[in-house]
Amino acid sequence: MASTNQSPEYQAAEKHYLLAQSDKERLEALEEMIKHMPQHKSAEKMRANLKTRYKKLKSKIETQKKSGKSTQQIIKKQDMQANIIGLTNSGKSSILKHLTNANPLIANYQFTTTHPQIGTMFYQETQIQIIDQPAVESEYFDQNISNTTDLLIIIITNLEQLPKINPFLKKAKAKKIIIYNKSDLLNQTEKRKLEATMKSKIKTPFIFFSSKYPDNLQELKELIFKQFNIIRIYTKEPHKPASTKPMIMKPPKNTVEDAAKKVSNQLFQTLKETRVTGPSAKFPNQKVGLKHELKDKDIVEFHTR
Ligand SMILES: Nc1nc2c(ncn2[C@@H]2O[C@H](COP(=O)(O)OP(=O)(O)OP(=O)(O)O)[C@@H](O)[C@H]2O)c(=O)[nH]1
Ligand SMILES: [Mg+2]
Repeated sequence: MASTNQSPEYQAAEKHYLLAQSDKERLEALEEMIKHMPQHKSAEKMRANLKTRYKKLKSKIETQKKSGKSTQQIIKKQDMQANIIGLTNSGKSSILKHLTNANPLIANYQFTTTHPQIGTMFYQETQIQIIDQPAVESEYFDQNISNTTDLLIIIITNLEQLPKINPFLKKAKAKKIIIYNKSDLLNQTEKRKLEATMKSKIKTPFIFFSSKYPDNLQELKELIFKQFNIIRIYTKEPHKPASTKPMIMKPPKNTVEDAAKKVSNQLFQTLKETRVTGPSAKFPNQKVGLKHELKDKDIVEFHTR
């Protein structure tokens, strides 16, 4: 469909269409494409073609709705999950891209993201699942995700955005951090003033960031990781090396019993003896009971019957 001269809006909509991950998104993109179609006569056939496609897709979606099939994607929540939220165009997807292996669509028009984008942030042998949500004011913003997530990463580009975001977070229980994005557009004086205001008025941890010049990306990752307050446990079978990937435990559920159950119920049922080496042990290979509290970076050796 490259023959007619298309406007940037049309091209953007077409890109959206091609990258869409659901029929609902595809339908929206088609709608946009039709809206921005060239009006001249030579494009008539193309217009008709798009309209036919639109009608077909719309009736397909309606049939699915009637039969009760959900078009919503199901996200399996990982041990550590964070949710990026904010107003449209604040740079949520740009930040997801820096933090994780995801490759979301980023663009300077509004409501680019119409579908939760999922990525994994790797940090010190752990993995944090990060979900970039459609903007809070978008009809696709999913409060279920923000209400159940472990950490809310709130993206703003000015302070007036906070009261606009807060109403969407009434039922959210998660910890929060604020990223002041696009800080490359601020000068030092502005930054200093903002920092003072944030510190005195808003108690949430916050950080300046620029997706354009992400110099403090490591610092941002550390700030995110720290919020989870998790401990890393390396499990071990007798006469074998310890696991290289830690098991994630969340205090107060950090006893030996919790750890064994987390590996498997079967292990817990057959557990005979547990030995710990590391920060929670008085000496290497200490024999401990089920109620022993583990600490970050402990190596736990389970002996079964
Ligand atoms: N100057 C500057 N521009 C940025 C920065 N971060 C993002 N942008 C630009 O801002 C625009 C929006 O970025 P996105 O990441 O798509 O924003 P979003 O919040 O995901 O937007 P929606 O999904 O549409 O709600 C793009 O043109 C980005 O290139 C930044 O730190 N500095
Ligand atoms: Mg986006």
